[in-house]
Amino acid sequence: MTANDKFAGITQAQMDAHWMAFTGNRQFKQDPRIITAAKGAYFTSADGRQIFDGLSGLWTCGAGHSRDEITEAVSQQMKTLDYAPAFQFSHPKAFELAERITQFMPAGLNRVFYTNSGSESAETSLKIARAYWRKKGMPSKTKLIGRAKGYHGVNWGGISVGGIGPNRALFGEAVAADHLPHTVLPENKFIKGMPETGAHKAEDMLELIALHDASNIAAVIVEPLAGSAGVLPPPVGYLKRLKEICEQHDILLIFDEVITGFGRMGSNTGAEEFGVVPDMINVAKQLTNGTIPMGAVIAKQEIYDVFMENGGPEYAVELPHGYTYSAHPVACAAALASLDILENDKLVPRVKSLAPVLEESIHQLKGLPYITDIRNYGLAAALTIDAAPGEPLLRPYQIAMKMWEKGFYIRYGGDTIQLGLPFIAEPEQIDTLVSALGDTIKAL
Ligand code: PXG
Ligand code: PLP
Repeated sequence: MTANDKFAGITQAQMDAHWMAFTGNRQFKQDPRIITAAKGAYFTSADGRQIFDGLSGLWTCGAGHSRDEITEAVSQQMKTLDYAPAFQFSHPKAFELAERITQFMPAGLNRVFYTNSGSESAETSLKIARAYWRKKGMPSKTKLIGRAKGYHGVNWGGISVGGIGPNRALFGEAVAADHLPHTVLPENKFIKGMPETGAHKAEDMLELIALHDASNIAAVIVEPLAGSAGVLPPPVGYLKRLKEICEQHDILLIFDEVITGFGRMGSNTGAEEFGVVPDMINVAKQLTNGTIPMGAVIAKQEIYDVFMENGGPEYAVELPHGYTYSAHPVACAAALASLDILENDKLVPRVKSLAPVLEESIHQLKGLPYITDIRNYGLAAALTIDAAPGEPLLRPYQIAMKMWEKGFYIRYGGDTIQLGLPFIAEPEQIDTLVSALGDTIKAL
């Protein structure tokens, strides 16, 4: 293999064997984008270039890549305890990490159930919600409410409450669910941060309650800021109103914080940043700085207590749910080291101080061709790109490919371009990225 080999020595048979996730496999395999190393805010591509990581991996690696502290912790853990069974037995770091995670959560959310991904966190939280009502003697409360444009991973529960059409269309009937409308309003185009109008969209929850009756609804799940659909900050007052309605009607509120958890918004959670405490919070991604798969659902103590109080004999399993790799010791070690870095390097306040830099920079793109909206919050931002005639997905793809050629990795999905800057980014790196993006769009 040579340093300038785009294929990184991958043979045709190897290339054929891998059915890639959420990828245009046919195009990729003709013109692959292979990454061979990463350090700090940069990837190394197979053809030997330094590529700025404008999405922190997939919203995962805010503290930067290949952090020595995490490498060391994972390596030590592997040597000491490579695996411990997750069912009926455990290991010290599982408990140490659980308490550590609760320190990042709003007061009252203090019971941690481990998963291995954001998708598994979605399934887990939705199952806990249904089981909770059954344990409380209200078994008819099963309906799950999501929101248009929501993303809760790719498993059955998650796609049922999810609101991104193409992620559901192929797969047929799943779990009984209904959806709130999204919060994107035409008058809120090019708004910096949270839109002032749109809180009334939470009132639609009352219509869903009138339709299904609260006695049949288990939970509402929303991302405090919708990430995958293209960085949609909540309108001022929206989450608060949604929470009020849920509380009044005995419906659990779940925040899916797989992207917003652990710093991206400039606070430990979106719940803290937006001042609304749900009944459960789902996390993944930044928990281990992307190094080892791990997620978690953090529940209010009252939810946990209902399972304990109605659990049957003391030796009985209170919640028949869990994964072979729940609380994996190596993932726990990676998470403990990652949370230490967040705290020691003061990365969450750093996000808060960098957020205005990104905001200023990205909104300067207003007025360029094809850009029909710009949104931002914390270290997340997105552009909406006007569809090319008959090919709604083409332009974002072209923009992202051109950016990769220029040495920048960014995300494209649907009609959006998304940025999720590393928490360690420097202001000049943000400006350089955004300016390259502007030039690319001008030249389209
Ligand atoms: N919930 C939310 C809110 C997410 O953002 C998941 C669940 C699923 O997590 P897993 O770990 O199962 O992928 C996610 C994941 C993007 C992008 O570019 C977003 C995600 C994943 C990949 C790309 O917006 N979000
Ligand atoms: N399928 C089979 C046949 C299994 O035995 C198991 C776990 O034991 C699973 C699926 C679930 O795997 P996981 O616990 O890793 O989600």
